[in-house]
Amino acid sequence: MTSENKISSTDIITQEKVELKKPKLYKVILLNDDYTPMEYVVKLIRIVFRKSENEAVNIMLMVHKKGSGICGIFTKEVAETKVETVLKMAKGDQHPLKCIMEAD
Ligand code: TYC
Repeated sequence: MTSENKISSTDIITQEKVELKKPKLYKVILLNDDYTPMEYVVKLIRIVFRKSENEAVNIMLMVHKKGSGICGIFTKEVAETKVETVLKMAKGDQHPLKCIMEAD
């Protein structure tokens, strides 16, 4: 910079971009169906969402009774991966379990 703190035409101005915005969050939601065994849903919730047996049973029962239930809230990429993992696992085990994500 030149004297008197003025910017001259030859000065190179750099601005560090600091991440100020909070990342958008997404709920990962399990949907009910009439075929997937309760025990299987509990096991899947424990594995994919790292929940305790009690938490997993509560989420499963919420889905079973109300039609849907939140398994967790994540950043976009993590939520996408969770949904993919659930669908892949359920499909592999031949259950029709469905999972979606929704802006929080
Ligand atoms: N409704 C299923 C049954 O009665 C259990 C179930 C719970 C299925 C949660 C899917 O996301 C689900 N066996």
